[in-house]
Amino acid sequence: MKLFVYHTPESVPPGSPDCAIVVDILRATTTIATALAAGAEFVQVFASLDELERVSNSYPIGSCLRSAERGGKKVEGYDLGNSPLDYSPDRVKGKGILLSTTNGTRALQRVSQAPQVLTAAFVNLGIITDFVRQHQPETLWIVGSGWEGSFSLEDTACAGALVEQLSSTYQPGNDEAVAAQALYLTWQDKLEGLFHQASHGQRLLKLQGETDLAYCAKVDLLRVVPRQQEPGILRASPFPGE
Ligand code: 3SL
Repeated sequence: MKLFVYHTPESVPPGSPDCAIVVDILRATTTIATALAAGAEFVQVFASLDELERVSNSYPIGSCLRSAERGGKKVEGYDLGNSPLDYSPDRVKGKGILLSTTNGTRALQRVSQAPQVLTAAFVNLGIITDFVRQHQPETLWIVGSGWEGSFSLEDTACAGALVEQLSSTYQPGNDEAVAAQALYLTWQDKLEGLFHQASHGQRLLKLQGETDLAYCAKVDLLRVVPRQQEPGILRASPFPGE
């Protein structure tokens, strides 16, 4: 079985793997895991705000929260931004989350036709590797979200953690997978330090994002598998024993 790492949605080749795992550590996939673990019914992702607005009108009033981030900031007039710390049970339990972010939601759209699509972050890393080991997809793509088409350290480090944890069953299928694993092994004990060096980490620090960086660096905090149920809609997948 083989796994391939792609640093950005733009570098994903044509075709489709058996399973795609999208990573946007700062912060979309950390937020998605947190929202679903806090009891949100689903997270529906949108690349554009216009599409989010249009679809939000089709849901019963009060059933969904509209969440949007651009340039690291909450979009004015929306219920929530993209800080995972805002997705507490009292805010999101029982609600649908309609989410649009700069890069993470684009990455999800890029692989939405794969038969199985998951999202991963450090906060739910362990259960994602458990899920993959149990389902054993033949080909696995790990897709980083990057920042507007460029590589990002934090997404590649998480991709590398998945490569490392799955190394007994999956062979690296491209050089990016080997490089991601090496990056993770160098930084595994100082992930928050890595995020402080990363360009998007620095962008968030300028926006008072220090607590978000600390939260996004936590490993195995949540036992939740965000899994696409229909294109663009993620729900917490039942997992035996959880
Ligand atoms: O790019 C994205 O999808 C976001 O996660 C960016 S931010 O961390 O909310 O700024």
